[in-house]
Amino acid sequence: MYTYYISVGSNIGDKRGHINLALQSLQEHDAVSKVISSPLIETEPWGYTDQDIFVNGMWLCESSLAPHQMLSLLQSLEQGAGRERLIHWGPRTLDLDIILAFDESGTMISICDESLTVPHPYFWDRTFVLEPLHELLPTFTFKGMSISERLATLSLA
Ligand code: PH2
Ligand code: MG
Ligand code: MG
Repeated sequence: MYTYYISVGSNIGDKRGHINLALQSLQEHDAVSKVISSPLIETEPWGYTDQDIFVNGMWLCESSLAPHQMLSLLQSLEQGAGRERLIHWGPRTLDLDIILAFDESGTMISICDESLTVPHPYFWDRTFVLEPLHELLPTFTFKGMSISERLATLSLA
């Protein structure tokens, strides 16, 4: 069994609708035993700023699927929401990114290959990821810093 923290985002069309449909599909999947969603929040676009406001959140997901299998499942859910890959960091109907993964013993999993990097390479710089992550995992620390401390640092930058 694996535990995943999955960042969810949408900024095209029925943003909350895309997210909630995908949440339902994930919950109904045979290899998924539990999904808990953080509250959804509205966030200013990060990186490529000439685009609509995002709705973002975080899912905690327990599953027997190994990380690359989970990645494929998430990509199929993005496809189901009509996702097109046009502009890097640009507008999207649904973006589902594995942020953190833990194995059965609670050890954090690190992966870096051509298809998947976990922990997500930019998660520690993005308030739209850290705020919802903090809702689900308030005690998490990374590089010796808590999420609250990191959010405080980012808000001063
Ligand atoms: N996703 C991006 C780029 N910028 N900005 C916000 N606020 N929310 C996102 O989900 C987001 C973004 C690329 O994945
Ligand atoms: Mg993303
Ligand atoms: Mg993505």
